[in-house]
Amino acid sequence: MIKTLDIAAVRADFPILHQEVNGKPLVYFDNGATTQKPQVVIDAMAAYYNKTNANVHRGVHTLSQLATDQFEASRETVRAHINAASTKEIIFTKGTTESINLVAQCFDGFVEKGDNIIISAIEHHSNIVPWQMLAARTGAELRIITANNAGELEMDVFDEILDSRTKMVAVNHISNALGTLNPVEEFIAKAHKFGAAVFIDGAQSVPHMHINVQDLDADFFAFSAHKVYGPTGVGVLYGKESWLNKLPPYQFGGEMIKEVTLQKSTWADLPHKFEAGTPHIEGVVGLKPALDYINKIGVEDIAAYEHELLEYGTEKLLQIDGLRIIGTAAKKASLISFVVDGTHPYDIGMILDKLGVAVRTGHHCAQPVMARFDIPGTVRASFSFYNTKEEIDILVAGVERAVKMLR
Ligand code: 7TS
Repeated sequence: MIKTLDIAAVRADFPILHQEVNGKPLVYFDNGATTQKPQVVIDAMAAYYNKTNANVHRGVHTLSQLATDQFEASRETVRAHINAASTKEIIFTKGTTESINLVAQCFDGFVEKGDNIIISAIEHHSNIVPWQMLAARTGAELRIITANNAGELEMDVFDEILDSRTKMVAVNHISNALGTLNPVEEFIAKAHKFGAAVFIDGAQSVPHMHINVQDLDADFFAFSAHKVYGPTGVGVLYGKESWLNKLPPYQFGGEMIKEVTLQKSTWADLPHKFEAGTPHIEGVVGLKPALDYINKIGVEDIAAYEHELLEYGTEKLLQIDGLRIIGTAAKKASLISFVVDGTHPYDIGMILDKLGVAVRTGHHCAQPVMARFDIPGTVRASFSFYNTKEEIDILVAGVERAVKMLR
């Protein structure tokens, strides 16, 4: 059952929200770029440095064991959060970008000339460029699932370009520029019929919905801690154990080895095989309370409330003369990208900032999306469960004021 969120109590957990920016109360609508951190996350990271800081997986001494326990407890929380079968399948990286690069770089041996790799027309650059490079290294062809005018991916195109030479399908779960929720279950099932692996970029979905990698049957799934109320510099790569066993290591050095002689080395077991060097320990430690926090509130309740914000914001913004929403998919996350006739997104963003409202403007690291819609960029308001309808009213009034000034 969906309960009503106690927004005042939720907001009290986020110290950064209670300040003025440019003399106005902060309205933070740039959650797609990064989310704010609840006090429990800040406290856990401070407590780590105040009490247990030591390197992990090394010392016999007590602090090292405590640090290792916290680090591995976070891995278990991540596993449970996305319902992976085993903690061996959870690799800590520095973010979604590194998770994608890891798989793309380790995939050379699985792709050859004449094969193809499929991505979509609505990806973040970090889910485009690594696959372009893989294609360039191997001589494989890069094929594209196109998007319709609503920003929904075209399944009939996918059906046409998918074949027995497809080795990888890499798509986002939710588009960061449009908000489209993509039918990844369908992509995965179809790709598997042709023996292709599937990489789901979950950077924008993990903060907004329940994820079950086993139900999805994804081969790989990635997200960033900082977009889900945790610290920057930490990401997760989920990979099916069978795939992670097949892939070669990504980087080489301490931690990822079993045995080293001066002439040759063998690799550590999963997940350590992919975690060379001292990791971002306090970041990993901070991810656990972030996931615990959203689970305590309830991911379903978060999704329901954020959907209300999306509907409210969509209705109010559309009342502005000349405003056009880019990304009108039937299934969307709580993110509104828009342009207004006769204005530039950057100018609207600047004026909103003066009013204390933080939005992102520009191409959102998704230049092909802007090309698809033939626009230079958008203003993007991306909502979190700590946002309110009153804040959306402030955004709408701000956009109206900006448009009057700019036209
Ligand atoms: N994939 C998607 C869908 C994203 O939205 C982002 C970041 C990334 C990958 C890369 O994540 P990172 O944590 O490795 O940088 N998206 C955004 C955004 O929309 N605004 O700033 C960053």
